[in-house]
Amino acid sequence: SGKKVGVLVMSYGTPQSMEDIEAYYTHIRRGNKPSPEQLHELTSRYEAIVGGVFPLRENTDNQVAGLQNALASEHDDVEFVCFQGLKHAYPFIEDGIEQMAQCGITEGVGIVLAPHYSTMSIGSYNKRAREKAAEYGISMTFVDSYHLHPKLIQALTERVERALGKFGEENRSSVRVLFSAHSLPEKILELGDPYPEQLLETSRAIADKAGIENWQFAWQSAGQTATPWLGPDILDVLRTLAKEDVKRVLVCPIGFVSDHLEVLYDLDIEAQQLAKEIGLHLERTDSLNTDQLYMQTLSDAVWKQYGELT
Ligand code: FEC
Repeated sequence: SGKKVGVLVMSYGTPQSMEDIEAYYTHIRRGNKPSPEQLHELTSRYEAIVGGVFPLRENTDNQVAGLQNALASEHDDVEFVCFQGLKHAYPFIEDGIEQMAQCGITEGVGIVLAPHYSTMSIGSYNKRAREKAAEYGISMTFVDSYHLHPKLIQALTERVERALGKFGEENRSSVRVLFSAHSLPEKILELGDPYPEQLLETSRAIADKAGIENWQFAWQSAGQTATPWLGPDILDVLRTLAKEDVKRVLVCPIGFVSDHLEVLYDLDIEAQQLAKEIGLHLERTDSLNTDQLYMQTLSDAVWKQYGELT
């Protein structure tokens, strides 16, 4: 095979152990330690989720391996070598770049395991990677988003179709589909951030492909800070729908690509509990995890972006 190209695969990151939650939370809060109450609250959310305490770690490991396989099977002319770089946990984004440098890599592509661009999400991952790569003289290019890739839309549409089946064929048209993503502070709007529009574009593409008219978009997992976050929040939307006599709701968290706290707790425990209280039948689409169509989406996006380097 030909030349070696590094691929920095970036993801949010999760604690390595119960003892590590405080350091993780402090990193998310840009160096501000959480109060004992806040730490206790987050710890109990991790304890409550099914599928292991920190499922995001294994899921990210598997996705990185899946992308490595997809790239290797699709390209003989270039040897792509994947490195992991996490935003808030070890191995940090900077560690991934350092490992690339240690392997003698001089060219790289960066991609985040989240499909939609925001300055506060993808933008900040890419900025950190770009700065570290510059220190090592690695020339890098970055994928900004892949929210309309046909294979991603197909994978998500298949999941929506499958989950709709859980309500019974006769009820399909009465199901309200809620596409959701992580909320961000409203101030992103002032900067013309593409995040909300990209999320609507993904939602529309899935709805069109599945022939769904009965859908809307909702935000989830907003932080508890003094500044306003993008709304409406999914819990408020569920309350409104129950008042409007909607009985069946399917949530499709398009902003997330694997099973982790924001899906397994915020949707499967918190939203599910509310739904039960207010008489809604709530289902959720399965996460992408290592779905082959998703792995191919990532591989295609990396290949296309690599073209920018050469
Ligand atoms: O399973 C896990 O261990 C981690 C799950 C997890 C994912 C995730 C994804 C996103 N976040 C985004 C933005 C913010 C902003 C703040 C913020 C705070 C938290 C906290 C936890 C947490 N996030 Fe997260 N996020 C995950 C977990 N996130 C835990 C801290 C406690 C809490 O607020 O619940 C607010 C920071 C601040 O205080 O200043 C902003 C965005 C994504 C989706 C894109 C991506 O994956 O990068 C955006 C997964």
